[in-house]
Amino acid sequence: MKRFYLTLILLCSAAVAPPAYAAMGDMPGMANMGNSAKNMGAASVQTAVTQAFMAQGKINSVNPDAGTVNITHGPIKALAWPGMTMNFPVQDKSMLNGLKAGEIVDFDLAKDSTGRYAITRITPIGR
Ligand SMILES: [Cu+2]
Repeated sequence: MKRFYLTLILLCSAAVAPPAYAAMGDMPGMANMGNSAKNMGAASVQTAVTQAFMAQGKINSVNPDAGTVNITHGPIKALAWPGMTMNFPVQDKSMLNGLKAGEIVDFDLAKDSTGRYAITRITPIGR
């Protein structure tokens, strides 16, 4: 009886062992994939961060219906933009709440899905 169980155990471990070794053999590869996925994740986060451009300007008008704010902004070197007056769409119309014409603002721009530069953050300075 003991011998039978021992044989069973040996058979079982023999049956289990190859996949276990195979799995262990895969582990380093998977670990590398995990690392590169992590690195890719970090890179895409960094890209997202570098794709946000900081700027400052003065609000000329706030247009909640259009979801835009008209700003005379200073040069944005990272985009090679000179200073100009233009309408910016905002990522979320609620961002326009409380903004007033004449306020100096600090804002971030990022390209939206349609390729326009939209305001992703806007903060009045010195409030
Ligand atoms: Cu502009």
